Amino acid sequence: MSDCLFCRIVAGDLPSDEVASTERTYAFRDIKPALPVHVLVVPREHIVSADTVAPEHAEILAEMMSTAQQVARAEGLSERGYRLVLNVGDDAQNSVAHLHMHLVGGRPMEWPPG
Ligand code: DGP
Repeated sequence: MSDCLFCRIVAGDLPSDEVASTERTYAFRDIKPALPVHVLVVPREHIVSADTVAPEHAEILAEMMSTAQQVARAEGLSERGYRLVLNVGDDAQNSVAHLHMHLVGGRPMEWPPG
């Protein structure tokens, strides 16, 4: 989708700070990091959000998890822990309509979120 921000990043039409790249996924640093480590893991295919995920996306979702694990290990987060977040809709402050998993960590976090 030419008017989708993350599709344009995946295509290389817009710059990004790449962290990992696989057949079905791409991971890059969030432009406005909320924690010391803040990486976005996205599918290369345009999927709007977790709310529109369907059974045919199973392989993509599995690969997103695998990429997240790979990034967490590379960033040294596996032992201390990290959080994976999928925001959906306005109440969750979802701002980009292309499925993305936030991988955040690098310091202790609060739960529940505000
Ligand atoms: P969400 O609120 O869940 O829709 O998260 C969208 C995230 O995307 C937000 O943390 C900021 C990030 N973001 C927005 N525009 C850009 C961009 O152009 N580049 C990068 N690297 N991140 C972006």
